Amino acid sequence: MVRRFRVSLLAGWALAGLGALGGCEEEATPEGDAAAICSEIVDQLRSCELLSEGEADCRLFEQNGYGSCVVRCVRAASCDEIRAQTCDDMDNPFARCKETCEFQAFARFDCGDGQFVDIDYRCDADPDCANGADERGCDAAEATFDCGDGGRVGTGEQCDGIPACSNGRDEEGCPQRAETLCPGGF
Ligand SMILES: [Ca+2]
Ligand SMILES: [Ca+2]
Repeated sequence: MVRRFRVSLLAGWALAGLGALGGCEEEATPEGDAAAICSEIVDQLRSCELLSEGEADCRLFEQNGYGSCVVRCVRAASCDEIRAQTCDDMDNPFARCKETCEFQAFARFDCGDGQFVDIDYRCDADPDCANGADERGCDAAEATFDCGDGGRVGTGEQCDGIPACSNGRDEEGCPQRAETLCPGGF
C-alpha cells in the first residue's frame, strides 16, 4: 500500500505533460475535445517559445481527463511561470496546478462510484473499490505491438521515444516529435 507517484510518465512537455491548479476535480472532457485541448496547450507553449515545431504527442492529454485539467493551469499561467516550472523545475502556482492534475489523472484509479483508490491497487487480485471495479477487466489481453522478431510490447510503447522492442521497431517510422525548448538548451 505504498503510494508511488508516476513521475516517469510525466516528464517534460515534449511527451505531453502540463499541469493544472485547484478546481480540476470536475468533469472529464469528452473524448472529442482531447485534440482541441492538446492544440490549445501546444499553441500556448509555442507562443511562450517553449516547444519546437514537430508533431506534439497528445496521448497523455487524452488519458483520465488530464488534458482538461492541465489546460486550465496553462490558461492561468504566464510564460515565465511555465518556463520556470518546465526548464528549472521551480515550484510556483503553475507547478502546483500541474502536479494536482498529474495526481488526479495518474496516481489514482476511479472506481466509478465516487471512490478513488491508489493506482497500484488496480489488478492486484484484491478488491479495493467497494464495487470491485479495480479488479474488473484485468484478464483482458492487453493490446500489443508486434516487434516483428517474435517479441511484443504494449501499444503504448509505440513512438514514445524509448525503444521497447529489442530491434527498436516500436520507434521506427514515427513522426518527428515537438521538443521542449529551454534557454541554454535544456
Ligand atoms: Ca485491487
Ligand atoms: Ca517505444
